[in-house]
Amino acid sequence: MTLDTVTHFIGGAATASADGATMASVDPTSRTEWAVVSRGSARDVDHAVAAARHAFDTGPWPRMTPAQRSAVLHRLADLLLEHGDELALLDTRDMGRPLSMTRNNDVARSAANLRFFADDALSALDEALPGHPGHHIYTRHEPAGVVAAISPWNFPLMQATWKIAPALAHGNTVVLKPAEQSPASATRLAELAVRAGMPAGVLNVVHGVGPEGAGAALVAHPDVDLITFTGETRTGEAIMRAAATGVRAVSFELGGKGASLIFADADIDRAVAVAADAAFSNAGQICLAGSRVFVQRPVYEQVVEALAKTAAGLRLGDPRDPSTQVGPLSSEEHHAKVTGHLRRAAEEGATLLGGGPRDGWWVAPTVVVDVTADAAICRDEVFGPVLTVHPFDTEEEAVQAANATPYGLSAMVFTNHLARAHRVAGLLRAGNVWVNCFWIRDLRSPFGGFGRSGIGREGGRHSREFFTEAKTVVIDVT
Ligand code: TXE
Repeated sequence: MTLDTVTHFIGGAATASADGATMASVDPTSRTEWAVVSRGSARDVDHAVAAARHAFDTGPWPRMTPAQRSAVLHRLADLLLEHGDELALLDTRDMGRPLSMTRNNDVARSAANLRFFADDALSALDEALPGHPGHHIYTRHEPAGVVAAISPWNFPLMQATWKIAPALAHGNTVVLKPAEQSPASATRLAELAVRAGMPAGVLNVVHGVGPEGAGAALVAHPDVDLITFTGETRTGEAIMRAAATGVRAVSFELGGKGASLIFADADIDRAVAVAADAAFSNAGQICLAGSRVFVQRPVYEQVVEALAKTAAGLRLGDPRDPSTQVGPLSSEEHHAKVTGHLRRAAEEGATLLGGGPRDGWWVAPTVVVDVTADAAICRDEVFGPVLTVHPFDTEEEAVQAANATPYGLSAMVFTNHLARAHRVAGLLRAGNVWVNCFWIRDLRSPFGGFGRSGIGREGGRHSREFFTEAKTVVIDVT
């Protein structure tokens, strides 16, 4: 079988590694290599950053009007939709997410990311600061420079566009380093950007591994001005250390250990359906996942039983089959991490209701009970289709338990009590709180986490603050 080829994309052209190095992308469904991918080194990163620098310093992109950039980004969104089948299949082959989701959700959402920031940049305002008769004082927000965007594998195209759209809309140039597990759609995205009219060097893609590879070389590069990263908290710490040299700004979306709080007054059927979705969709490989479920004691048994039944009813299968709800985990290494957590939990006395490993890299949705909050499965981000369930008595106890984690990205509250909904939403230490729902997003809202779930916020004007340099101009008008 011939393998596909995925190269870097630098200065407007498909580019192999300077030293010819490659790596493989493995299809988690067949567990076989499907693509040969250029494996970047510091030399390739130098090349890509130089292209981005050149495009920033000399090119038209930062000096184009927001309307001109917006037109290009809208054309790119059109092209993503036109090539939706192909892009969706690339992500599914790389990391196993069901094609029904990559096709129907991720491509549309990626196009929406581009369109949203293209439009948002058009409506951005600056300030005039009156009150100084002899001086006219105003602010400007200018493109910041070369952005390093490091993205993870869980929603490859969606995560990449979430990062590049605001960076580009605000006039920056970008070097994108996709996760090594899911490189293919990023190169295609950069090719389509050139077709949409984006000048060469504005969007570059370098592939490679993180530590001691293209990722580390990129964040250490002195010509990178800003770093936006989504991934593991420990990686964020390493990137922050690298960013300290040269005092570069960072925006991080890191791990999570989300909580779903189900109160006895909730619509229980709905709470179970949403909490299960929050834990199991994308095989739990979501930073926002509600992996800990806290249930008020009067409905605890009922909820545990319903969650186990819902978990058992989810269809595992080939992610290309439209009826599949749970695909394989993204890689062998990740499968080992998730199954290791389940094994350890069982050894420590937890009860696993259904689920567990299946042939290949699948893990069936698993409900874990009889587990204390200090067990590893409750503390660590498992990032698999696994949730733990814990009873509580009072609202205060539930909030305390939900907040007892260094992470703070997401929380879901299920209640029909209006005052409680608002009260608990205010008490939860998380950047995103959903009440009786999950996943609903408005791209104007700040997205990010408390504590070790990240630093900074992206979305709407928050992205503008990050991806631009603010300047104050004072003019003597006497
Ligand atoms: O993450 P990494 P991994 C969590 C999840 C998962 C765990 C590990 O718990 O099991 O992290 O996943 C690049 N300098 N999340 O190993 O290593 C890397 O090449 C520069 C949460 O995939 O953080 C890839 O492009 N770059 C999550 C990206 O960082 C480096 C999404 C993410 O890889 C680097 C994914 C370095 N030193 C995993 N080291 C979320 N928050 O959504 C790695 N990279």
